[in-house]
Amino acid sequence: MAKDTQPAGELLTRSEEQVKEPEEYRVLLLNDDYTTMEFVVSVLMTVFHKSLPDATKIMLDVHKKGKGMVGVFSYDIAATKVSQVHQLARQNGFPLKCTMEKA
Ligand code: TYC
Repeated sequence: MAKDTQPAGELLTRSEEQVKEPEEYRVLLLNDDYTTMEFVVSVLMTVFHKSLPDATKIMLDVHKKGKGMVGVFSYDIAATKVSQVHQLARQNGFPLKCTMEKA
């Protein structure tokens, strides 16, 4: 039923199709041969608020496997974090790459 034809006094309900869950995005970190392990750990701690043990674990996982997931966020938060990682990496002369994909 169209919204503007809803009878007065009736509870406004939406069909399942109309209710959009907020879309989530995985943020991934990519390995490279030039970014230092220390820098990756510091990025994970500052941008993603990881503890030192968690940041170290994620960094080593990415180092070994080529890429790895850092977290799942709304589109805007994910895009901001990707951009923060790239900005920090550029400022420090590292080619570190970070991407996002629909979860
Ligand atoms: N492979 C890098 C090195 O040996 C470390 C590294 C880990 C770089 C994770 C990027 O996303 C990365 N110095």
